[in-house]
Amino acid sequence: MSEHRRFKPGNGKKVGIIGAPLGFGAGIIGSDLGTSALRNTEIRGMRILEHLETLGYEVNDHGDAEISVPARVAPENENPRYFEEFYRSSISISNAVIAVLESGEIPVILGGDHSIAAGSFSGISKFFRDKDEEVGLIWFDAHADMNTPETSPSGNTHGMPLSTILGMGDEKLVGLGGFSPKVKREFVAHVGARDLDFGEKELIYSMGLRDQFFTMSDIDRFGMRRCVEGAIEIASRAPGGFAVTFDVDAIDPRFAPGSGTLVRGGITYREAHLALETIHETGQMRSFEIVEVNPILDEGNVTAMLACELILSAFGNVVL
Ligand SMILES: [Mn+2]
Repeated sequence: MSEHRRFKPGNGKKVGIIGAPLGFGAGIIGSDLGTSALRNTEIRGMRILEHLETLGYEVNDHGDAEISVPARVAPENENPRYFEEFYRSSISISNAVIAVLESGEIPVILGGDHSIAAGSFSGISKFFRDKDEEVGLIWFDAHADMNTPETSPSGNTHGMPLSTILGMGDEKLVGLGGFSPKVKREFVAHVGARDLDFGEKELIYSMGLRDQFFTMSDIDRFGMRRCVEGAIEIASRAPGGFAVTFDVDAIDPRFAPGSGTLVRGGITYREAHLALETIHETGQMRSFEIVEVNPILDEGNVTAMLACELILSAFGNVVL
């Protein structure tokens, strides 16, 4: 590989940054602030936009999708919580992602809590579907995010986006964009799970998805390299490449303390980079999303910094 290609992996390709500062899908405040932390955090004196330019990409920041922030407190039994505001915001996020894809740019979506994935992936899926292509999905997370309003103990929408994308849950939400499911179940891979609700486990087995989940226990046994290769193989069954959504709670709390639903026993700092470096090497990644950075809970901004570094690994940054 020539030096130019190694250090300028972007090679003139276009990237479009979109913020999705929606934090009310989580049970705790603060992930809405993740968007501005990700956009403005400096690593070695540069923000994410300049770093991506340094990698050889042409980068546009499209600002934030319009979020309908609830001006009320949800009643105790509302499930999904803040549904109307969430639904409106999801449409807006979906449209923002479609606009970026229509400009020929690879979306970099800055969350926000993980509920934004219902809208963002709806947009990605719709854009490629309209071109007769179909994309897969790789989901990094400590949790399955596969609750439905029926199984969710909390009603928080950030615990439901993967089931929504797969066509289960609230009818209106599932039908966003006019079609469902947003992805064929055989094209979805999940990496990093270690904390699942009973209803989610049942759903995973009943849908035949067990072998598409690379849990922490699988990563212990086979190593991150083999697990991420397995995930890539599954998501690459889709003819149009795949989208990646990365919940920072997939990472062990030692390295990423700034997130709302921490679970011990997660992937290490280096495993997270390895996974995304491996994904970049495929050349098949069609969009990248990072979610659940919560600056209120962070310690010295380390989680936002790590999240920015992970974006760079996903876009081809290498150590040497
Ligand atoms: Mn998640």
